[in-house]
Amino acid sequence: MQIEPQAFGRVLSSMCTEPHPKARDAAERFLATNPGDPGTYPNVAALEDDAIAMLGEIAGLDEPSGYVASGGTEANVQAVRIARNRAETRTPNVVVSESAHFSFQKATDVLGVELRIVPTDDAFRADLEAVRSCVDRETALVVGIAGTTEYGRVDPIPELGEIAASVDALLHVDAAWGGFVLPFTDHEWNFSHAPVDTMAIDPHKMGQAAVPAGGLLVRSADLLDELAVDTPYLESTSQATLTGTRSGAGVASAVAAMAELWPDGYRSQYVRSQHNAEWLADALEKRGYEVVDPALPLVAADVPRSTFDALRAEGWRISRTGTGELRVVCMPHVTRKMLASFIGDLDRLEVRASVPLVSDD
Ligand code: 0PR
Repeated sequence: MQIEPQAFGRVLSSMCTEPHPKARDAAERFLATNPGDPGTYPNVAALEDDAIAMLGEIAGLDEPSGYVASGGTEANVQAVRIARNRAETRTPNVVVSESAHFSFQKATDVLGVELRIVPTDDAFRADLEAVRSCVDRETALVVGIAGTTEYGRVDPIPELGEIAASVDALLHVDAAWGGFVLPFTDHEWNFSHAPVDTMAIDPHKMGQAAVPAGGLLVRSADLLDELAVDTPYLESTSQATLTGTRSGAGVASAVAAMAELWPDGYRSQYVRSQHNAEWLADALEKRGYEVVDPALPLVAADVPRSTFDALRAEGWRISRTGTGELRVVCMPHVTRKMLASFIGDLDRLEVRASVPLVSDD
């Protein structure tokens, strides 16, 4: 029997989505290619140049360098690696806020770098005073998140850039999820807004490309040189990527999605997703839950654990924040109809929970 992938009809927790039909088609055509060996697979290598050019345009970078990574985790690992290799100290540290994705724990662990975690402020953004008092001469990298995993918040990137510069550290922006919606907002998040050195920006999240297609962008090619190792038996002479064989399907689908959707398609998707998030936030608030205002298309609300479990039992794929709130990511496959059906189930389950048990007396 052939096993099918899950349907997206009840998936509210994922940061991945159904690829655009053109991205799906491109992925299939390029399945057996390896951009890790550009001498043998030149066509997909050329497509990767296109991908980086388009990602650069989206992220406000005039002469972009970088590569299509396996995802945000790899891009974050590589950003930490660049900073570590550039640092003059032998005991470098990386400063992130508590809203950072757990990939920074992996990155600093494998690279033997100290991870310093500072608190967020009342708006769930990196607390600048805390960052300021945490950095020192051994700080190699300051990280800002542009679209946090739990609350969709954007750290004050220009201010973090100033702090990084004050201690000669690099500035990395993790826009793995937010990068394809932020261009249509007023947030300051990209290379043209601040002295950003490196960025994670993933086509396989809001970019509607097939998995795996992440993005690492660097302000100048010399930053990528920090990662280069010699590749004696390949036609190309060096490699800056972390993995060797890489997904040509991811590269081709990223280019197909961006060529199709940037900028108008992504703009209308952002508008639709943001409206959906606001509709859901409103519906939850009206029912008395405490809701974290959706700055980007992501809603967190204080729904009791028992209700959360009952919704999961109904087949809803939902997740929780570190502090236990329900978290819904309004990805492109999430429609208003899905959300209305979700709220319908929530109402039904809450009514059932509030009906007193019938007793015999
Ligand atoms: N940076 C940010 C801000 C992220 O949100 C994530 C992933 C990453 C980096 C790491 O990206 P990769 O997973 O591509 O390496 N955030 C999601 C999370 O951990 C990933 C995810 C995606 C989870 C799809 C579930 C899912 O179905 O929650």
